[in-house]
Amino acid sequence: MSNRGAFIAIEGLDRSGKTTQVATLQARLESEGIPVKLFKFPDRTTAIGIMIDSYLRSQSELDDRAIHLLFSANRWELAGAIEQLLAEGTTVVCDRYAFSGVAFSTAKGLSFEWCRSPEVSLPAPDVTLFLDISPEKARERGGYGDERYEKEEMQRKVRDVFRQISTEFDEARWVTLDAGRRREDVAADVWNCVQPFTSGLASPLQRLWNK
Ligand code: DGP
Repeated sequence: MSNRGAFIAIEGLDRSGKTTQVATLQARLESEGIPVKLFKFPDRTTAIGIMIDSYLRSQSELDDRAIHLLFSANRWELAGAIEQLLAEGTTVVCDRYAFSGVAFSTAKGLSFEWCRSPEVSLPAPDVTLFLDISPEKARERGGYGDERYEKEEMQRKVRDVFRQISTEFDEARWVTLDAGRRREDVAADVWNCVQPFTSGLASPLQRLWNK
């Protein structure tokens, strides 16, 4: 039986260069002839995603728990498509995933355990790359955007929760990269982490919250 595709999640703080790194990784995989599909969470194109988009732009208000569940539902509504692609041998790259859900909502003051609950049983990434950047370095790169959460104090808290999450996974499944460096150097590290997965995996897909 042929290998399934690898499931790669890229997480990162705002201003970490995550979008550029995801695009670079996708291009590299394609140039190597590896079938790849990119998902970006939140996916603002679905009915649920439109509600999330409106909330992030501060065009609507929602209870903290209600928006948390919408973010999670947005992942669940696409989980089946992700599983299907992986089973067909396609590598799936996610720009943000369940860990952002836990990090941002916990940073707002909700309990870590409560935030994690709706993410349990989602397909687990085979590896998560966390693009870490200090708030000082992020500031040097120019201001944050206008969306909700794009504030330095919030980013500090989010970073702390990401650090907490990282301690729950072994080094093979969670890799923290210093994203404050030159983008070429970060891209080289991203590739080094992803390259071993490019021939796919024979092992079954795991479920969150699997260490
Ligand atoms: P992005 O499109 O990558 O800039 O992400 C949009 C914003 O939403 C960003 O500030 C991070 C935040 N975010 C992403 N996923 C989640 C989530 O699941 N829950 C919460 N509360 N925030 C999230």
